[in-house]
Amino acid sequence: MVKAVAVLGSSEGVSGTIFFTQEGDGPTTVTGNVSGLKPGLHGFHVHALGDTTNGCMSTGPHFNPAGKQHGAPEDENRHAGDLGNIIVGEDGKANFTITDCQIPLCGHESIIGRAVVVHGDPDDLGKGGHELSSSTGNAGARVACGIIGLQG
Ligand SMILES: [Cu+2]
Ligand SMILES: [Zn+2]
Repeated sequence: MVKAVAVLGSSEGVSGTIFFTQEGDGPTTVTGNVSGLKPGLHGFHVHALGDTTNGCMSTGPHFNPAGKQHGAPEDENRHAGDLGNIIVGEDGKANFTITDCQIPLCGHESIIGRAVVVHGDPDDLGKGGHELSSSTGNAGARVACGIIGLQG
């Protein structure tokens, strides 16, 4: 069992912790709790770079080792980092579990040392018809992010 964690940082009052586990070559399970967000859907992705020197802007584009377009987690044509949306309740909090096969914690496409990002707006999953739909899902500002590191 490989375990990883990302502690979210934010200049907008958002906080949270995201845990990752993977057993062998199996899917990765992502378990998170986030607070301080507006209610509704918020885009949630793995971005390519573990760099927060200029806040979440430094984390680069969506992790995309296969050179595909932005999509929904269940789509064939998606970035590996496309984890869809998290759902925030009226209390501003989200508790969620995501299972995904494209974000391994080991091997040459590992997400260790990359970043997880929470956006201010919903991810349209590539289907919104906006010029940004096929690259970012038009998910708006990067309101919180954290670098994914191995956990003992
Ligand atoms: Cu993102
Ligand atoms: Zn994407």
